[in-house]
Amino acid sequence: MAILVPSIFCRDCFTPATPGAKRCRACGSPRLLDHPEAAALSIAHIDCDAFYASIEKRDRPDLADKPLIIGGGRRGVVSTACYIARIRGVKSAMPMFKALKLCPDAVVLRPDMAKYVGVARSIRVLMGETTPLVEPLSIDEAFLDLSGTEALHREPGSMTLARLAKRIETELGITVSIGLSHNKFLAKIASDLAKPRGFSVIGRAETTAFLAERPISLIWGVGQAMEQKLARDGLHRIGQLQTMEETDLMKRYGETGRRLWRLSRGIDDRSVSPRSEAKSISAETTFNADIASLEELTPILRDLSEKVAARLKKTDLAASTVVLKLKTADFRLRTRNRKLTDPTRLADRIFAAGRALLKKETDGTRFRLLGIGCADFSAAAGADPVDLVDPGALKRAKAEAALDRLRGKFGDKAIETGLTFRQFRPQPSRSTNIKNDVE
Ligand code: TTP
Ligand code: MG
Repeated sequence: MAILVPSIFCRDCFTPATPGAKRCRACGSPRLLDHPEAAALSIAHIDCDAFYASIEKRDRPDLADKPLIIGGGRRGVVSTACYIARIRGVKSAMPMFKALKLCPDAVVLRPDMAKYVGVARSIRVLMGETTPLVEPLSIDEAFLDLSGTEALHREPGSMTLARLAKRIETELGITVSIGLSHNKFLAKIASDLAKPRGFSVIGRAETTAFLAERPISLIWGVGQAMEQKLARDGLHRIGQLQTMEETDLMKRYGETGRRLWRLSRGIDDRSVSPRSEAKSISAETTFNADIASLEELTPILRDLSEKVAARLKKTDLAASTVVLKLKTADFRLRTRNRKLTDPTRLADRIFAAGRALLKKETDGTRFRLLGIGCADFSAAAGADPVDLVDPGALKRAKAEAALDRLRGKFGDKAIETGLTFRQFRPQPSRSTNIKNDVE
């Protein structure tokens, strides 16, 4: 089917424009999408701008021009900061005291997760009306594949995406940034290039040159340790990888070497898959004051396990691995995994595995952060078979199912288990982050 609208257009009123134009001839907006390949590309990554902060500013117009930080208490961390606060150097995950030193006049609000999850759902609905191929990555971002939508919308995917951004803005009061390219790796990089309210395109023709100047840490899967290892070998820029042989990289770095070779050339054939939701679901908490004792950590772990299970139960998945995360008072990270005998969806099993791991770590070390997550997903149908060795497990599973039903009826806070409902639970003085991780 012929495409009726040209690929250069105004992102505000969608009027076609001529190549090289600086402003829209219809509305005068300078926000023109003008890229020779824009109409030929269909893999997009959409990420909301300063998500939690944007929602709070939407609901509190008096905060529009003020620096705003969303985060925890005195010893908590910054969840996010609005773009005004970011100019002053405030960043996600920064300790709150440091953020307030940089930006003492910032307004600080506690996260209102229920509200943010609601907005995220509404965004997903709008995305789903745009294309069936939506792969959510975290609360505020998703990959979209527009390759099948041209015939439906009778316009290039790029314009459909711009209309989606406009809809999210007008209907939900949130701005997003879009990256459009020929694969997921590049689309995700692109969405970050012109935040906020950006729309960046990385075409096939420019892929190699674009990547060459970028740092290797931009490559998916290259964490701090790998980055340091590569740096020790004299490798810093992606361009250096582009000149190397695949076999050489594989000899040096194994499977990672193969990925480095492919991604450095912009080769990524992962498809946008609405079925593969998150690769892990986790919840974590930073304490007001460091905690060393197992007795004090246990109810917090229970609370976090319930949050993770609640999240898991909203998907049709079960998890086979439980991951415990601890950060010591001197900021050392410890993660410990436990493979379960059967996949689970139950807080009780996640907690039990997490508790066993936690017990080994509580050796007097003081911790500032505790997190629990689950990974290694499979279909929910095979989860939690009756445990003949532990007859109490069935009883607890039934009790948990009954609690879930009540929570469904009366809301999450209606029921708390004995272990989480404790006086010393430092609820008001910690910040909890719930994450869906993909990579
Ligand atoms: P991000 O998309 O990483 O950040 P953002 O949307 O606030 O800002 P940007 O414009 O750069 O995309 O994360 C989405 C939300 O997740 C963010 O609003 C708050 C939450 N979050 C945390 O709670 N802790 C963190 O460390 C990060 C990175 C995010
Ligand atoms: Mg974001």
